[in-house]
Order: sequence, then structure tokens, then C-alpha cells
Amino acid sequence: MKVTTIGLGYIGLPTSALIAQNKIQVCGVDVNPNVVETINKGEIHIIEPDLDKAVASSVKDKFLKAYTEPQEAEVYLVVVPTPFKGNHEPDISYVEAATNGIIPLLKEDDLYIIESTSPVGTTEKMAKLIYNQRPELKGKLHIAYCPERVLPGNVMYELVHNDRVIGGVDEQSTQKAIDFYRLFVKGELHATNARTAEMCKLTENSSRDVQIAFANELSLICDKADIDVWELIKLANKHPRVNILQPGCGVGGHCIAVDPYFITSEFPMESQIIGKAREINNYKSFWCAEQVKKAKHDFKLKYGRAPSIALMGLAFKPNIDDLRESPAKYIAQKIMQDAHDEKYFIVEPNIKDHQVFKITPYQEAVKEADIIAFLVAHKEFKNLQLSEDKVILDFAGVRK
Ligand code: SAJ
Repeated sequence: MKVTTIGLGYIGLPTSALIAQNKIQVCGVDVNPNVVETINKGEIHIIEPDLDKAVASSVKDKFLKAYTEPQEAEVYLVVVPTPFKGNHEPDISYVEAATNGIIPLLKEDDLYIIESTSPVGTTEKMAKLIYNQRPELKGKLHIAYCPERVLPGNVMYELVHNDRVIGGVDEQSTQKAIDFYRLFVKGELHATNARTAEMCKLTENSSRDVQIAFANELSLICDKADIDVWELIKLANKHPRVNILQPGCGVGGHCIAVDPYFITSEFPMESQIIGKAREINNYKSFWCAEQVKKAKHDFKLKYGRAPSIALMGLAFKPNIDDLRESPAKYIAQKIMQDAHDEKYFIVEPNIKDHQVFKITPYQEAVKEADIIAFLVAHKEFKNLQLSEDKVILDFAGVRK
């Protein structure tokens, strides 16, 4: 069997390497020639634990080879990004482009699977696109949707052990896709139809977004009510049926801050809570930036001089180096747009250099700064000894 994966990013590359490690021939395809060249050297262009070894051994054993053009195979996996456009409408043009590239190669009995997060109905739309161009193949292909559900930082483990939801455009397609994933997934494989599988992915991430919005809303209420939100949540979670998530400086990353819009843009009237959760989580970042500005203003009034300010963390969540859709980065940018005579220390222990921000080691920043704003709960920030004269804004619950 030969598999062609289209897209060699955060999910496509680990998936390709995993399949190749199971001694299945994989042609990995990416439009970026640098990515292709890097992989064919047995190296990687993204940071993910254990991915380097998996890619190096797959390339060395000749089970994985990267190309810039789609290659003929029996199984095609589409693992390309689905961002949203300016108006929060999903942009499936990469899925369409990947599919158009595959169409001339398709033959009877082939399996075509979309893994990219996609709005409901995308798989059926792609089936139409395929059969419009290749009417002789109608009913002779297997077409399915199977979303990835792995957590960045733990991808190589979760790809093997997570359950998968697999939905075909018909029962034979579902079964054929299940047989394929069984070759390298140890988690359970749950059969459904394509529309439900698409909605399932959007539901999982929207559910998390809504739950985080609840925690963020509580943090705003508690700030006004002079209650420690972290203690409150800890106590409420002692109830056997309550499990509140943690507030923070907003929700980031390329999934949870994006996927709910795939529901709200298509079902605006019906998705009131999902839409409101997005607003609350976005507002929380704005509010944090305003709190820092207020602290700066109060400091000036009190001491008659501009403070130095440490912004602790830039990543979208703790202990990673990924800045995509990061609320901490947004907050840093917003505060610094307004900078006058105060001094800033930008801290991100997982990054050495950044094009825009000058990164300062955290030890130096906390020693020098008058105001310390914790934006991300990186492990380095826990148990830091801070002198009592510092103004501390702990948006990430680092000190709790
Ligand atoms: N966050 C909070 N409070 C919390 C938990 C998270 O503010 O209690 C914030 C984080 O700081 C971060 C954002 O939410 O800014 C998202 O982080 P995350 O760890 O919840 O999720 P991701 O984006 O790294 O990965 C999610 C996962 N989805 C779910 O947990 C439902 C993962 O399983 C998906 O595969 C991934 O999205 C994806 O690719 O869709």
C-alpha cells in the first residue's frame, strides 16, 4: 500500500512519520520546497517532542519521502490548514487546492480522507468536486472525514493512543477508512457519517472554548467583587459534579480560538453561547492589556516616575514555543503600542530570539521590573522569589 499525505505541517508530518514507521510507503507532499528538502534530509522544520527521531528513521528506512507535487497512491490524506477569512468565515481553499491536485491521480477503489478541521458539509462538497471531474469514478471511490485530535506537545503519543471519529460519505467508505486507521492507531475507532465527524471536531474545541469563557467570566466578576478567582474555582471544583477550567489572559492557538467560528459563521442564530464565549475570551485579552496600562498609570501617580514593566510569557499556552494566535503576544503588542517613557522587559523562556520583541531572561526581568505581569503560566515562573515592593498582576494563576 502507498499513502500520499498532502500537507507536512504540525499534524501532517507527524502523521506521515507514524504511518511510515508502520512500514507503509508514504509520499509526503508540501508546497514549500524548503520543507520538502528539510524532510528528505531526515530533519524537521517544527518543534514537537520525538518527531525528529520518527522522521529521521522513516526517511533513513526509505518509508517516507517528501515531494512538492502529489504522488499516485491508494490512500490520500488531506492535512492542510483551514484558516478563517477576515469576516471569520472558514477558508477551505487549501483543502480544495489539495483535492484538485489529487483528482487526476485517483483510480477505482482509492481512499480519500480529509483530516483538516472543516466546516460541516466539506467532505460532501469535495466528493462533488471529485465526481464532477471524474464522473467515471462515481461510487467507485471511498471518501471519508477523520479529524485529528492531538494536543501540541504530546502529538506522537496521542496520534497512536487517542480514539478517532471516522465518518464516510457512505458506509463502505467509513469501513475502508476504519481499516486504514487500524494499521497505526491503538485508540478506538468510532464509525459515523462525514457530517457528524466534521461537527464532532468543531464541537470538541467549541466546548473547551465555552468552558474557558466561563472561567474567564468568573475572573472578571471576581476582580470586581474582590474575590480570589483561583481559590473560588478550587473550592467550587470540590463539588463532585463541578469541573471549572482555569481563567487566563485569553484563548489562543490555531484551533480553539479558530474552530468555533466555523460554527458561528454558518449557524449565527443558533450558536449564541459559542459566539458569546469567543467574545468573552477575546475581551479577556483586551482587559488584561488595560489592567497593565492602569497599573502603569497608578505607578506614575504614586512615584512620580515611569515604571519598568516585565511581561512574562508570549506563547499561546504554558511550556511551548508556539506564538500562533497567542493572547500574550497580542497583549504585549497592545501595551507597547502605547509606550511612552517606561521600560519593558519581554520574557519568553521557550524562545531565544524574536523578530519583533527583544527577549530578556526571566531572572533579569523580575529583578529589574517595578511591575510584573504574568501572562503565561510557564513552569519557570512558578515559585519565583519576588520582593514585596513589586506590583504583581497575575493573569495566569502562576502564584496560586
Ligand atoms: N486555556 C485556558 N484555560 C484552561 C485551558 C486552556 O485559558 O483551563 C487556554 C490555553 O492557555 C490556550 C488555549 O486555551 O491559550 C488552548 O489551549 P488547549 O491546551 O486547551 O488546546 P490546544 O489548542 O493546544 O489543543 C486543542 C485540543 N482540543 C481539546 O482539548 C478539545 C486538542 O485535543 C486538539 O487536537 C487541538 O486543539 C486541535 O488541533 O484542534
